Amino acid sequence: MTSVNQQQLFDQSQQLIPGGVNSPVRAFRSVGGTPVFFKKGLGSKLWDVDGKEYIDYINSWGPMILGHAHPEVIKAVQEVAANSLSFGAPTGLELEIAQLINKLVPSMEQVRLVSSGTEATMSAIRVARGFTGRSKIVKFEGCYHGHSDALLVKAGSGLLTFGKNNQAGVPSSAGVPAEVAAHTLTLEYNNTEALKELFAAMGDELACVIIEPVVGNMNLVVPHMEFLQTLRELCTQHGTVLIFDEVMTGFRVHLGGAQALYNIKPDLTTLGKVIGGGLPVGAFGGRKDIMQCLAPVGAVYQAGTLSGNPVAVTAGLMTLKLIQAPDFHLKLAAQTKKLVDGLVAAAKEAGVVFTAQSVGGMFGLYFSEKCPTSFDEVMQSNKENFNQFFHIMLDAGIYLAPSAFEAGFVSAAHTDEDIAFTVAVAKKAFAALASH
Ligand code: KE4
Repeated sequence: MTSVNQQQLFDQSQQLIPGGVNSPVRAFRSVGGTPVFFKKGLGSKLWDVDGKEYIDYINSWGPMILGHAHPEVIKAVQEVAANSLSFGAPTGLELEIAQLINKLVPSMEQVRLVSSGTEATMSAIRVARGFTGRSKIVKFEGCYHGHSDALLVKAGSGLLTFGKNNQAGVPSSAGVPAEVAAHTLTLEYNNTEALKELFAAMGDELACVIIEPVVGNMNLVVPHMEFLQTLRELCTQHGTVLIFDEVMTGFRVHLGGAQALYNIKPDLTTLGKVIGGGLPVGAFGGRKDIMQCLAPVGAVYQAGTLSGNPVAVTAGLMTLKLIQAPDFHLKLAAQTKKLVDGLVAAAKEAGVVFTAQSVGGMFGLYFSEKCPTSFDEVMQSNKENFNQFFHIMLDAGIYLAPSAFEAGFVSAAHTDEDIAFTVAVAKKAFAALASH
């Protein structure tokens, strides 16, 4: 139940900030109700402005993999901040994080830092276009890569599934010119036949394909291995740049990202979230021959006032150092699986149609018989049941993503007690759903 205090905060915020939020998903429009205003986080917990405690399964949409306010991260940030917050000039810290990224993600032979995932994917696409001299790009329905114009595009009338003709993309947002969207083609995720058909028709016209190697933006959807392998082969065959958007999966599903988990080497990778440990850092990088096209060496312009910011990079560096602890990802994956297994068992006991899955430290919850493998299947899940479940859990102090179409996240700070409490609350939530 929203307190008067938080309702007032939200009402006042909406006067000065569109929708009262600085990013749309935070407005609870998908689940209904009033967003919670937070003031503190520590470990796996959050406290709202009224002092109510929550177990946090959003982790700021991925960055807080160590949990909130990790003492070593906070200390490192406090110390570096005392030396000025920004120089706009090279620092040794940027070399240090570039070396660490290259060590953890060897396909990133060269890397450029930016300040968000959006900047990372926007820049990666531009350098792929500059390198190939081609304009067309390919994305997949249900994948989100940030809000640059070329990526706010959905399939035209004839979605490129097997047997349908090739349709250029149409804008999925107002303010994106049709001429821009026309260069973006959209395919169905996990549809290998559609991939083959597109490349047969126009492979040599494609600058790049950008994909979430594990999707976290239409809820969690895992790739079919044949689909990813075919994509890699076709890109190689046609000189198309394969971009793995690992903004969410990077350092989250495996220390080396999804590319290490599935042993598939992209030409470029984009990173964000965990790489900044909660401060604004994004990155893109990969094959040196492609990255050498970037200014000041090459003809592809890309820049940023706060790119490589010393304070943000320090938070990222400390985070990347701490997640290299022995068995860090093994333990994180095990804890996340314990959560989803507990929820599946609780729903089964209540007789509610529900399933769930996890990949490393991210998970998907679905009010449907089976885990979806495509956007169409995701859209068939019971959104109303999710929204009801979300609010029962929220009232009990469990903070899940406020949308049936988002993945959830576990941190290294989530204890067995947190998981047990979450499952116990879910049992009551499923029982309430079953009684309707
Ligand atoms: P940002 O510009 O939000 O840092 O990153 C964009 C982005 C790029 N690629 C992937 C795979 C992403 O998941 C994201 C951002 N993810 C969303 C969560 N669905 C961020 C939350 C939000 O938009 O507020």
